[in-house]
Amino acid sequence: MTALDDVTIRPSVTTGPISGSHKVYRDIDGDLRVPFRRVELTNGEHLDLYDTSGPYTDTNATIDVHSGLPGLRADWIAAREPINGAVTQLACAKAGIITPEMRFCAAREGLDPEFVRAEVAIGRAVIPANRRHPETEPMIIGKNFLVKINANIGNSAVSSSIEDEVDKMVWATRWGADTIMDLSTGKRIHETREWILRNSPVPVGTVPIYQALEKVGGDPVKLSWEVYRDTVIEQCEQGVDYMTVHAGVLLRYVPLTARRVTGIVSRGGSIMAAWCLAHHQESFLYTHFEELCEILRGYDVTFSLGDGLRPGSIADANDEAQFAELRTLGELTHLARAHDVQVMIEGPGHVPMHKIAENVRLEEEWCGEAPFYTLGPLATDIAPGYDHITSAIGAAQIGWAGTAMLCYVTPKEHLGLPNRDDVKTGVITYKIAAHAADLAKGHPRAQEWDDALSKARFEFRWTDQFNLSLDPDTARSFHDETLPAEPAKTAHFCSMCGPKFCSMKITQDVRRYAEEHNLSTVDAIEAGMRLKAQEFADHGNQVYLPVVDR
Ligand code: IRN
Ligand code: FE2
Repeated sequence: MTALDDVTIRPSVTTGPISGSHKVYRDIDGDLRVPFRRVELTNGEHLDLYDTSGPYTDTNATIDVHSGLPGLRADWIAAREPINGAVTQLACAKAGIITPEMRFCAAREGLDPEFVRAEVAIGRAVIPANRRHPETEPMIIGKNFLVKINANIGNSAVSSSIEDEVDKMVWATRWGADTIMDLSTGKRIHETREWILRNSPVPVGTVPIYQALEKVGGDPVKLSWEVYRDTVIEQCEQGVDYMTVHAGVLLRYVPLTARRVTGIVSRGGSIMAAWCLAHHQESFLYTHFEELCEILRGYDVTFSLGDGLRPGSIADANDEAQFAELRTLGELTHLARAHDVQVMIEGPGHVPMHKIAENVRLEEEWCGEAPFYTLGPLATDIAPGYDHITSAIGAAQIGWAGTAMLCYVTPKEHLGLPNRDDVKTGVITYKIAAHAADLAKGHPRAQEWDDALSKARFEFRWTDQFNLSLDPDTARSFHDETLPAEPAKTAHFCSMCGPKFCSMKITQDVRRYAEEHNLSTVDAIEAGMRLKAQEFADHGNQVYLPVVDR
């Protein structure tokens, strides 16, 4: 019996279009159907947006979570010829082959497929797509593409169920998560992952050391290369697309964390540090790294080299331990690439704004520009309960500096397991950070979204303004709190400034005055100013006029 045959599990997931938009599929080269979220505007125009939500947002979506999503990539995977024994996107790219996955990514981003191939070939971008996860819609992570975001889900020993986690996966991708990571550490880890994988339209990442630790009863000292290897193979077989491997936590780096304010905050990092100290041996992740490469290569699983020594506080940012590990990750990047295995590099954590740029600079230099994938970073430590915001500040900046994927942080960070609402808040917050970075980096298609929304706002097309927003439901409900009536959807004001003080309305009045008097806007302003100046002179050039009884 496979996990999905368990009929006692009945996830209820959200389906149907996001309000105010509908799914369209663009036909590419006659063999690809590339999804977009289309927003139809009231002025007859439309805007197509990047869409991560999979078939769940199709109009009249019929989803049976017990049979999983269709295997979109199955035929491509079956047809792929190995190159020097490798079937990875990297091997293909190096050999000059443009795969269907590359064409799919190119179409999503509005870029040239050859550009996608070239970026993958030099390792500056990755396409995480395990051959055993045909359900995934291909996406690309790299500094020259749209900045991506990841949402972490997964149960813990004290909280959540399979149903909840499948629901969170669908919910996170609905709002824009480009990948999700299943970080389950509680019960039924294998089954939870199976349910998520078979139903996920986006790449799924994991941290295999978590499950390996469960297998040895939670005692890091009992871990071994063999248990770890078998866990990795089990997860590769299931279809995990990328794996966090904390292979840079070396025995000799552990003492470097001794005087830190917050020591080692990475779960995987602390597990490996405990193992190294207990055995007084070098990490088996490091000593067996090439065997690991061979395993991942067989499935085209992408490495996400973990930052087990990332700073967990502002005080520890950019310290010796962090950068020692980063150098080792650079060394491992080159090894993995030699095996035709794709690599990303995980980054911090907690970093004040003035220390952010250095992180990207060193990562690019030491890790051969492998896509950087950072956890925020939080730009300050003082706001538990608001760490989606403290971290989005850092995330926007590090994204601008060249980070390719941002791992979201929810309001529950440091406090508890995020629920469904926290997941949405985290995703929307990170979409904002990622898009702000896209604009600053000048991604060719980024600004058209802002322009469409700004125009709608300026022209008081309220419905279009809601529908174009990242979260149409919230935008609409905030507006309707004070002006719920239907005519307010075309009114030239909102309740913030009221009818008399809307700057946009005043600007429009100026423009109308100009048109009516056959003047350019500049002329109209000048004419208006002259009139006012005259009035001022007529009153004797006095700033303060005498009080007159009325
Ligand atoms: C991302 C960047 N740095 C860390 N991350 C994420 O943190 C990583 O992808 C995974 O989701 C989680 C791993 O946490 P630990 O085990 O390093 O604490
Ligand atoms: Fe933290």
